[in-house]
Amino acid sequence: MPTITPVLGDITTQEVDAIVNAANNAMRGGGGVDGAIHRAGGPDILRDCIARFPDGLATGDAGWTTAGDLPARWVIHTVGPNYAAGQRDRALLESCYRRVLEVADELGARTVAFPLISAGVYGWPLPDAVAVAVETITSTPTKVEEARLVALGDNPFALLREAMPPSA
Ligand code: AR6
Repeated sequence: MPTITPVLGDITTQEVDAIVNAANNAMRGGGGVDGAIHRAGGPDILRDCIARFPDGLATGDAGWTTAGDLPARWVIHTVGPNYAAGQRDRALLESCYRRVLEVADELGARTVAFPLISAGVYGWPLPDAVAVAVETITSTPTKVEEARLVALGDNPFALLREAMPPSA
């Protein structure tokens, strides 16, 4: 089980093996953390998205690209369910975290920084988005040693700290 570390800040500055992107089905960039990752990582990320995901990516799935100029080796992109648009199946959000950890294992990534998938534009209620992140990461067999959960604001960070398993 990975150690979960809550972090307050911008995910694009995290020095880890892989940074997770909360993308959309088209996989061609967007707003929120997706926009921040593409801006900070530069055009190589989009080029790799186009080459590796000509048909985009399904909701609940994950796949990797280069991290471009980011201080990481890979970006692992995943597509969370759009709660605001009526996609409210919790299993889809759990699948994002599980698939990211599977892709991380395929790559040999041992440190991975996650944003709170679906908790922004896609409108998943924040306390439950935090609960899904912590529960799924702690219950998925993986070789990842450190999972950083990166929150951009004080409120999500406080919720993250409250949701930490007792040993963390
Ligand atoms: N570092 C860490 N967390 C961040 C950052 C950052 N730089 N920027 C935002 N967050 P969102 P979603 C937080 O909207 O809900 C995009 O347009 C944010 O506060 O980025 O899965 C995609 O292209 C929130 O807690 O992702 C899709 O179309 C969390 O990251 C759509 O938004 C996720 O917010 C995906 O929506």
